Amino acid sequence: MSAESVAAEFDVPGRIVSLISIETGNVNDTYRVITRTTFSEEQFVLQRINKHVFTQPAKVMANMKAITDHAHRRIEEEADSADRIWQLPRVLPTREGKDYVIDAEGEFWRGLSMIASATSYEKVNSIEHAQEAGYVLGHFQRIIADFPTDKLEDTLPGFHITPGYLEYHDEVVESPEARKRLDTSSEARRIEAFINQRRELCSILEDAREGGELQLRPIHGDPKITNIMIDNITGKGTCIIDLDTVKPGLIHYDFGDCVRSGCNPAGEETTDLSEVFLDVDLFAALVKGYLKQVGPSLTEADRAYLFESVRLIAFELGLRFFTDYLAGDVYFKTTTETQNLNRGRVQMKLCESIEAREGLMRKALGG
Ligand code: GN1
Ligand code: MG
Repeated sequence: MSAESVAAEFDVPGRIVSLISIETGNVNDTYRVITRTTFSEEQFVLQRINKHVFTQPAKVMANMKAITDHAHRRIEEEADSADRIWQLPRVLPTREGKDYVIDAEGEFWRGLSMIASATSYEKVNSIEHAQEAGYVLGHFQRIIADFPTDKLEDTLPGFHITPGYLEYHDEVVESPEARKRLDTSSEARRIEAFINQRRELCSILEDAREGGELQLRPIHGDPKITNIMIDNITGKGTCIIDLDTVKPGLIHYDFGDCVRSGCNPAGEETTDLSEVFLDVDLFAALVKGYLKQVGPSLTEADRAYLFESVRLIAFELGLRFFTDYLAGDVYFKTTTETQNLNRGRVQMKLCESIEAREGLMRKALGG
């Protein structure tokens, strides 16, 4: 079914004027829908959920509805004492009162309210931006912290369990297709060697969880800089978007993901590897913003693993991109043949840079 006809199924005022494709996500298809009434123009976000990635989209939507209802309540409760007007997109009902549309081909679509006068950026652009990213992530983690984890479905089993990605890599690498790619690309062989040198690193967070040092809490799962919206007027963070991956997890996955995306000024799509590094000043600012929100709720053990989470999540994403390249680009959307290889190289370069700055980063974290 066309996106236009699906858009008309949502209970929004006015008639549809146009749909504009938003190309930034690596997984779902996203459109900005513009509608007009006799006296106003409205907009909302329409998304087709990627069923190859999220095999149970109804569970994704149940989590999203539950967590946004909870977060909206918490935002309202704190509104009078808040330093800004916090926002969070709302799941829009369909004309039949449902939370999503299933089209004739069995595809799942959702409508989300549009956060206006705010922008999400592909790359970090200032110290303040990094600080706001940390602050927004911390705010979100804080307001969902009291949501019971047993009421959240695991929508993506294995997500951010690094040893599982390594196992998958080890399977993929044996395929003839992967062998061919490795044989013909010295860059691919270099990444393969980089991965093999860091195998023991993969289980550090899972070991800490299994050993009882770290606990599962509700997390966002995908708080990259592009999912953090900055108010066009004040320059302050206003909300976090893309709640597909909210689930019980370690807050470290979130922290690591926010840092790896928010402290690399080159962004994750650059093809100039010499530009990729972990900027310690951006890191210190992001940490400051994050800790302002969640500092009091972190245990000693939580803090002790923050550095490792940054290193691990950059490595993990590099591993995921690279494995997808070897597997023939079956997971992340791509527009060129070597895009996933390049994305993998960027994250591994970042990982190397994180390793080189360990001392400075630990200092910024408070020792
Ligand atoms: C994917 O959907 P999107 O673009 O927000 C991926 C994340 C990666 C990210 C890297 C469900 O996120 O884990 O960190 O790409 N999401 C999923 O850009 O795999
Ligand atoms: Mg996402």
